[in-house]
Order: sequence, then structure tokens, then C-alpha cells
Amino acid sequence: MRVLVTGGAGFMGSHFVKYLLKNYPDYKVVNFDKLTYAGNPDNLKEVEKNPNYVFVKGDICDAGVLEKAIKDNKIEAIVNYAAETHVDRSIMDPTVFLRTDIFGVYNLLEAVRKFGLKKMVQISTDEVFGSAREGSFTEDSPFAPNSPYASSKAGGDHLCRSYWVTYQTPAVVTHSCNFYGSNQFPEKVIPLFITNLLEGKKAPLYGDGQNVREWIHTSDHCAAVDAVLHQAEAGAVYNIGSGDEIKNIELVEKILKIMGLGKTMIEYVKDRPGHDRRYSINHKKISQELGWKPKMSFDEGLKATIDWYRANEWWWKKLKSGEYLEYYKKQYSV
Ligand code: NAD
Ligand code: TDX
Repeated sequence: MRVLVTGGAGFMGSHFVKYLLKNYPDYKVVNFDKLTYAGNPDNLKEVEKNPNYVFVKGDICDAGVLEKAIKDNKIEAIVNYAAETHVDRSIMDPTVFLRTDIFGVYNLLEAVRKFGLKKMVQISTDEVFGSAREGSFTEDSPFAPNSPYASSKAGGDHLCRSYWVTYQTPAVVTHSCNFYGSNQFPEKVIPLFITNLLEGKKAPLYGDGQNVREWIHTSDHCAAVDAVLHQAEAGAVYNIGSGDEIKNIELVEKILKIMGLGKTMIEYVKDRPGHDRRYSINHKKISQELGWKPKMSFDEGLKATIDWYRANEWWWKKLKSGEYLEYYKKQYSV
């Protein structure tokens, strides 16, 4: 198969590019990425010389460049990881979120339709469902997004649905819980806490630390998207979860314990506006229909992630400079 992975230079997209090249040696994988602050060619060092791998620098909002990449490479399917992804940045300035996460998805759907591609997998989030007071979100739960990021992702997901219903454009949507693992940009909570602590700085915990997130390791998420890409029927929606629901205070305590540090390294900071209290995903459908199950335990995955950041300062040190420092100062009022 010839697959266009959009956003393949980011955290999860780069894991999926490497996963496809390793597990499907006869596939051609085209990574289409704008290289925003979150896109990082260092994530792809292992595969850049692979003859089945092609990189195209491009914006999913630019239909001309997108269509050329599809035509030149005779693309059959798209997996869309390209997005603006950080909730706090969306609170500071939603503009680019609306552009990429809604208009960009529209462009991709138009291209799928125009070129008669076999499938498009839209990688989306549990955040579109809002905060879970009790129970877990199923694929049929109503959307109730609470941040500009979540509402932009919801817009992209609605477009996928409407293109399937109206034009039979073969889009499939996944709603995933929080990803973690190596190569995650150090603005997201796990790599931010780990790298701050490695630098001797504190871990900034929002509000009362009682917010709950469900965490899935990169390896499990790649396997789930593999199942969706190859087996899901057009128009389907799948939740991807792990069952590992953890309060942020427990998360930081686990990190501190593995790193041999004390609770004095926690700094309580002002809460995120509109901060969702809890996310929880019911992933029965993908297990029953596609035979996928998560394998990595959170404690094992977290330890491996901390080991990776400890061993790969070259990767993250340079990211925590320049524009990042401006962002960090604004976000944490330091
Ligand atoms: P990321 O922020 O690490 O990377 C995003 C990538 O998209 C970057 O390489 C960036 O350069 C690229 N990009 C951004 N705008 C683009 C544009 N207009 N055109 C082309 N490329 C563009 O992302 P991530 O955290 O790995 O998330 C990947 C996807 O998974 C996103 O769609 C996100 O909404 C979704 N998701 C993320 C999580 C999570 O915990 N991180 C959880 C559920 C769903
Ligand atoms: O400094 C921090 N301190 C803190 O307590 C940061 C950055 C976060 N937090 C809290 C907020 C959340 O409750 O940690 C939790 C996780 O925060 P993020 O890493 O920003 O992730 P979240 O807001 O849950 O969103 C993530 O998961 C769903 C991704 O960024 C989204 O792209 C994805 O859709």
C-alpha cells in the first residue's frame, strides 16, 4: 500500500511512520508535514535513508501541494496526524487550531474524494466528548468540547462524518486517550515534568492535581491505528483507550518515585481555564470488532519513557529554548 501520513514529523505521527516501515516492508510511506514548532526531523533519523520513505514539506491547508504529493506518489490511503495539539496554546490563540484542525481536514477529505482514495483515518481525541462526570465515553457519546483545541478537533470529526454520509468519502475517525512515550514535545505534561526534573526544576501541577487522564503508550496506539487502517469499514468510528486512568497528582508522584526525587519538587500553579476534570474512554468496540487490545502497563511504559528522556538530552534540550521559553514564561507566569 502507498500511505500518506500527515503530521508524520510530530510525536505520534513519527512513531506511526516508523511502525509502518518496520511492519510493512513493501509499503511506501510518504510523510507530509508542515514542520511547525512540533514537527521535528530528528524523530525520523532512523528511517530517513529507507528507500520506501519519502518526506514532503507541506501544509494540509494548501490543496495544491497536497494534491501534488498524492498524485506524484500514487497514494492509496491517508492517516491524518497533522494538527495543532496543545490545549494551552489553543487557549492563548485559537486561530491556527481552527485553520489546521478544521480547514486542513476539509482539504484532506476533498483530496480523498477527488482522487478516489481507499481510506482516510482521522486521528482524533477523547477531548471532543468533554469531561466525563461518571462512566466512560462510547463512540455514540455526544460531543461537548470545552477548549478551542477540542472544538476544532470536533469540527474535523464532524466533517469526516458528513463526507461519509453525503459523498461516501471513506473516512474513519478514532478517538484516543492521552498518548505518552519517547519523542513527545516537552510542552505536554509527561515530558514537561520529566525534563524539568532532569534540569533540577519543579513540576508545575495545575489546580488541585485531581484531574484524571487515561494514558496509552505509543506502541499500543500504533497497533490500534494499524488495525483501523487495514480492517475498519468506511464511515466507522473507534475509541482507542487503555483503561489506565490516573490523577495528575498520582502521575507526578509516580514520576518522582522513579526518578528518586521528593514531593518538594511539585509546584502547584494556577489552573488551566476550562480544565476538563476527567477523560475516560470505553474501547470495547475496537477490541470486539478489530481484535486490538492494549499491551503495555502504565508503570512499565512510564519507566521506559523516563529512561528515554534521561538518555536523549540531545533530542529535548534544544527544544526547550527560543520560542519555547517565551511560551513557558507566559504559560507559567515565571
Ligand atoms: P504533535 O503536536 O506532536 O505533532 C503534530 C504534527 O503535525 C507536527 O509534526 C506538525 O509539524 C504537523 N502539522 C501541524 N500543522 C500542520 C499543517 N497545517 N500541515 C501539515 N502538518 C502540520 O501531535 P501529537 O501529539 O502526536 O498528535 C497527533 C494527532 O493525534 C493529532 O491529530 C492530535 O489531535 C491527536 N491526539 C493526540 C493525543 C495526545 O495525547 N498527544 C491524544 C489523542 C489524539
Ligand atoms: O504543566 C502542566 N501541568 C499540568 O498539571 C501541563 C502542561 C498539564 N497539566 C495537566 C493538564 C491535564 O490535566 O496535565 C494533564 C495533561 O495535560 P496535557 O499534557 O496538556 O494534555 P491534555 O490537555 O490532556 O491533552 C492531551 O491529550 C489529548 C493532548 O495534548 C491532546 O492533543 C490530546 O487530544
